[in-house]
Amino acid sequence: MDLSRRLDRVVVALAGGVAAVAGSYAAVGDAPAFVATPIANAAVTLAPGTLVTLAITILGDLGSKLAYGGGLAATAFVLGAVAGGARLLAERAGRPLAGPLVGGVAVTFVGAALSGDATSAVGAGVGAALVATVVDLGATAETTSAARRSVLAGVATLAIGTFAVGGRRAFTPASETESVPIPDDVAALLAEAEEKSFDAERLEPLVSDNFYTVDIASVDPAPDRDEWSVRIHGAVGEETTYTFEDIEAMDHDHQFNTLRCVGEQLNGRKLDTALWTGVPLMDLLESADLQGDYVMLRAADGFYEEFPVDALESGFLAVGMNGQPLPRAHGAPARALIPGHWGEINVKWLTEIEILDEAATGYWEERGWHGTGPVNTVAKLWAENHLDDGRIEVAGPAYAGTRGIERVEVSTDGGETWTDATLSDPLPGDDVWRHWMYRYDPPAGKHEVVVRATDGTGTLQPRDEQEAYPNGPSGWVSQTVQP
Ligand SMILES: Nc1nc2c(c(=O)[nH]1)N[C@H]1C(S)=C(S)[C@@H](COP(=O)(O)O)O[C@H]1N2
Ligand SMILES: [Mo]
Repeated sequence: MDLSRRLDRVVVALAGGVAAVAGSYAAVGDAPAFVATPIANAAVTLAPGTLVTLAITILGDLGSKLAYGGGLAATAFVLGAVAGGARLLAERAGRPLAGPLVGGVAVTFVGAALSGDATSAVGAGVGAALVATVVDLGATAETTSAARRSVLAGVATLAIGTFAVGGRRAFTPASETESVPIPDDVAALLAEAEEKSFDAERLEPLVSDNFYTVDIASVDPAPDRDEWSVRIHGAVGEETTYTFEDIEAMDHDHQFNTLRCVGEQLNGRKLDTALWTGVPLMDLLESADLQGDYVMLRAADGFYEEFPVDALESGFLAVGMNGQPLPRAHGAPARALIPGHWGEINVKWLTEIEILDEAATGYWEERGWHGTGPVNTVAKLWAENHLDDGRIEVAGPAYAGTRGIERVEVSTDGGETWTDATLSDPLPGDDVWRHWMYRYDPPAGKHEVVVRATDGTGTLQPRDEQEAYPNGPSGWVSQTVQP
């Protein structure tokens, strides 16, 4: 077989792989059953810890998008190879016309093995078979040039892909969870937060309008509420399992909590606050009779984190966020909130609470992080506004977990002299950030603004600057300001 013929086979096979991925997407969308999900998620699970760390700290969400892209490509390769191989077998057996069908069936089987979902697998098989059929109909094997077959394959894939993805998008509702009317007590708390927020350009309100996400899942789990449960087991007197219905039947509270990722930049934006609705974890654990000193929380995306059991005492199981059902990206249907601790132990898509006799190691701790303890104190400088009256306004959030924020000071001369910033009135709750703000007449020329916080125990945050890895970022945020 000459080279162009071989190249043509590869192109047609790859086109089949891409169409298979598109077909699966058309069938199930951006779901765990999507055929590329397992490879994309495996990429993150199997990647060396330093690489994942790097991706999360430097690229943020882009890291998991890259993994997602890699997963898509790898899946298209695998399914393309299957389609191409099946076609070759059909030709060798003297049945070239059966190629598309045999290819489609083979892709369906491998797709089923990958995704564990029949609809998704059939979508993939149909996609692959369609491309092969178009190529066969448009170009009979002997009379048409290899190049023409490649072009046909490319065009067919593009058309199928566009239809599949476009169609899926058109039929998928914009929001995955139906929005519900906000109850009066929640509305009142949200209004209180709005009222207490400082009004400065580029400063997020006290209830974040764009809550960050960090997780190891390239495709978020989407557990069905009716099938979801959380199992409490291990060193317990009595093992228990709660369904979503059980949780719904319990008394619900609303509480403000701030989350901060241990892997963020010192002045980064992986720090946000929401009003959460749910039940105290102790309401679930009371009857279990806990007998160990440690706990491992496990989740539907394969994530797991361990920490001392004491921290569960103030823990919360959140099923709602800002008056709405918990969004998928934030762990629907239920996530843990562990006040005052780094974000990572606030496990999303929670499935298991395992009580342990002995300490164990969580996902990030296996990769060298120390992110299961209380957060570091920080004051961030997010807003620098040049006011009409010539003054400069600097503002940001300050957060010290359950220690609370007592004071924020600002220096406009690189740390020589300090003045107290104004603080927003505290929100109700034990684990919330505050806004700080300071307005001043600028000196002539460039100057260095530095900001530092004192927590509720009277401790000034350390000046010493440390990068995120492994203990979380610390130090005083400073920014050069040009009047
Ligand atoms: N199941 C699961 N839970 C998880 C994670 C994860 O990867 N999987 N990431 C943790 C990390 S590192 C952080 S900082 C917080 C972020 O919560 P958010 O995405 O709701 O902001 O979730 C935590 N819970
Ligand atoms: Mo995190």
